[in-house]
Amino acid sequence: MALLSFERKYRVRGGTLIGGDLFDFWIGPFYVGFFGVTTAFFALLGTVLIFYGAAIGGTWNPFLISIEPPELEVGLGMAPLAEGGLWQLITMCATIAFISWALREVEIARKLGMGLHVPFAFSFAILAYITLVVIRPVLMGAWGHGFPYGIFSHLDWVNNVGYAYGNFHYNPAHMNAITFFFTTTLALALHGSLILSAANPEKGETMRQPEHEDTFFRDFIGYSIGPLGIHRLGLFLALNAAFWSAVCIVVSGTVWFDAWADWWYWYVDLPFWVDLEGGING
Ligand code: 07D
Ligand code: 07D
Ligand code: U10
Repeated sequence: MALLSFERKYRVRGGTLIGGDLFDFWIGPFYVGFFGVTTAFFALLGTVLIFYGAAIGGTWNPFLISIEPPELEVGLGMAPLAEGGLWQLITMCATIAFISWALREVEIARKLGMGLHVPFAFSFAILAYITLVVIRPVLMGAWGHGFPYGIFSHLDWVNNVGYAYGNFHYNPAHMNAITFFFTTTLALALHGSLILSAANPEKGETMRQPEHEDTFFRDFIGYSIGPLGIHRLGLFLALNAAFWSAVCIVVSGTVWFDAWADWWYWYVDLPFWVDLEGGING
């Protein structure tokens, strides 16, 4: 069915979580819904506050604009607008806008009778963000542990927090996250190239079927995960990348306070070799 006639068929009432028919309409290509209104409202308000912060911040250079969180001394209290209060309001707006965006995905999926995999996936990105600006700062007792909203300044934050724990590469959850990120791109490259090689033939050639795709990998590595399986794997890899990212940062400063390289002493201290010659006690 052509997309336009399909749209006419599915653009009907229903599937909303909240608001009934009130916001159950489209503007151009965009479905609105209650959560479209809340997304638009909080995204706009957050953006206006960033512009206000820029206006009182002394630079319009987009790379240098930065909305700083409150000083650590403020703890978990509210700060004056110009001293971190803006950051707190922007964090609230961003959190509500991201969650609204996920709920809008839920309403669209319900309208179409589809699964909730897309909002489920996006919720992992939201989890990573909330871990950085809410969960970890709350656990550590100060909003000042959140990252500043600026293009270069947030890079400085990552750098500084990384070196605060020695060499962040030794954080085992960071290792998991990075491995999942790398494996996600490997899987997407394999999948994208395999599909194009079979489904997008030269003019005059016939399109190859999923059996060809299966056989390619069976011939190549002895096993094919299958056309549905590769999508399950892709989702699994990507969600784990975000999940382990959230873990790697939430444990830094809450359950682990030293250089991450020291964490590995449990390995050096294993009873099998701790007393051997050359071992830590040997
Ligand atoms: C391609 C989808 C489109 C989205 C884009 C981002 C804004 C910000 C706001 C001026 C893949 C739109 C950007 C709305 C403008 C102001 C105040 C998604 C695609 C194009 N980062 N980060 C970037 C964010 C964190 C890190 C780029 C956001 C953590 C490193 C962009 C968040 C840590 C590097 C950006 C966030 C961290 C970047 C490209 C939120 C750990 C880079 C992003 C809300 C996760 C890279 C100059 C991209 C860069 C980069 C946005 C959080 C680390 C500005 C919105 C605190 C090391 N980050 N980031 O393509 O070039 O994402 O930086 O959590 O090297 Mg970041
Ligand atoms: C948080 C983004 C959420 C986004 C949302 C949507 C809009 C709308 C609108 C476009 C999580 C936003 C949408 C704003 C835009 C329009 C229209 C995603 C988020 C909700 N690291 N490291 C990670 C690597 C080092 C350090 C994660 C690699 C050093 C710290 C990932 C290397 C030191 C933190 C990762 C490396 C260090 C991290 C980031 C290599 C610095 C974190 C991905 C090769 C000296 C962060 C949760 C992520 C983290 C994080 C990778 C090096 C420090 C696994 C590959 C050694 C402090 N690093 N890192 O989390 O876990 O995405 O955050 O060297 O906090 Mg690291
Ligand atoms: C995939 C796939 C697949 C496909 C695919 C795709 C995955 C099976 C079939 C999809 C993939 C692609 C298209 C590839 C490219 C994608 C990426 C690289 C990912 C990154 C994407 C981007 C960078 C694009 C980002 C763009 C966005 C998010 C659009 C921006 C949208 C807006 C600004 C509007 C947002 C809409 C909202 C909020 C809801 C409705 C709202 C409106 C229409 C606007 C106005 C709102 C109202 C009128 C409501 C009232 C508002 C109020 C009350 C607030 C007002 C307040 C005031 C204070 C004034 O697997 O194969 O192929 O294609």
